[in-house]
Parts: sequence; structure tokens; C-alpha cells
Amino acid sequence: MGSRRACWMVLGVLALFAAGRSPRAIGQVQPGSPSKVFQEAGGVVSMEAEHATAKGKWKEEGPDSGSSGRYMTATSRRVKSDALRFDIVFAGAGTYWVWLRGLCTSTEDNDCFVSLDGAPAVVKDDGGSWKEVLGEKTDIKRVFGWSNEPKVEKDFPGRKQKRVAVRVGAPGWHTLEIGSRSVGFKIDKVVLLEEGNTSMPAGTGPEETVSAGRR
Ligand SMILES: [Ca+2]
Repeated sequence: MGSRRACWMVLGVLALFAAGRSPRAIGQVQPGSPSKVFQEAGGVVSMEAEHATAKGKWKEEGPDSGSSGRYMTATSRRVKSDALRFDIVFAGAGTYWVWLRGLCTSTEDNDCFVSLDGAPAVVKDDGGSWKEVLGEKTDIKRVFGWSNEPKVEKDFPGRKQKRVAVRVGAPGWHTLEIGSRSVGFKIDKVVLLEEGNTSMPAGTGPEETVSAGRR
């Protein structure tokens, strides 16, 4: 083989390699890599779990037939610092219901931690005061579905009717974290709806509300 022919072959292989690589690199988000930044728009924040910044032992999986794109699975138990981190720009202060599109594998492993800027999520008690919760849970198995139910102590009054919220004290940057509490707990999408909006997200939920900004 002549040296010129060999040179053209090497260039051809390099070109094929580059062409094959670039489409896969676009839009690919790996756990732990810099993620999207989200924004509140019209009282809604919508975020794919796989677009969070994953810290610690979360595994990216899917897509499955019932998931919105890919999803994240917790692989550690009660390690709050193993968390999906969502950076969000809020246009205004307010109280937001935290809807999780998720599923659990058993009633023993059916919950996660939820915090905003390091403070645990809250529910309104029977007296109308906001109280911190242990976390958020779902009893949905096998197929992804929406849940807004708190994980609270068994003696918490009216616990079945309570709904998990986070309270945003001022406009601007805030950080929502979903911490690992149950092995095998899966989260597909997270949607925040302002307090006046009491409806459950439908289907796979609203389009992602992505911000052009960078933190
Ligand atoms: Ca998803």
C-alpha cells in the first residue's frame, strides 16, 4: 500500500469517527455533569429528573414505554446528600406544590427527601401552620404516575389528605433537592405548581421550563 493511499484511509476513518460521535454528544446528560437551569413561568416549573445535577448514588435509566425520556433511580437508603439538584430561577415569591412523577418497588422503599435551599419541604397542619415533613412518598408501582403525598410520622393528623409544598421567600435563584431515601425509588419528572393551582399534572406533565441562564 502506498503512503498516500494509507494517508487517505486514515483521514477517512477519522472523518467517520467524528461524524459518528457528534450526534450522540448533543443533548446527552450524564449523572453528575452540569445540568439544565430551570425557571418558573406562570406559576409552573417543569423538570425532567434526568436533567438534574445528580450527586452520589443515582442511576440514570430508560427510557421505558411509560417514561418521559429517561429517569433517575435511587440506589442508596436514607442518604440525604445523594441528591438530584435542580437550579431554578423564580420570578416571584410563593408557595409551590411539589409533584413527583415516580414509582416505587415496594411499600418499604417508597419515598425520598425533598428540600428547598436546604430546608425540608412542608405541609399545612390542621391548624393552618406549615410543618416540615420527613419527605415525599408514592404508592404507585410498575407504571409512572403523579404523587404529592407527604412522608410524615404515623401520628401526624390528617396525613393522608396533606400535600407537600416548598415555600419560596424571594424571587431569584433557588435550589430544589430530591434526596435518596429508598433503594429503587424512581423519579421521571418533577413539577412545581403555585398554591392556587390545585390540579394534578396530566400525562407526562407540561413541557420543561428551561432557563437560558447559567448559575
Ligand atoms: Ca424523565
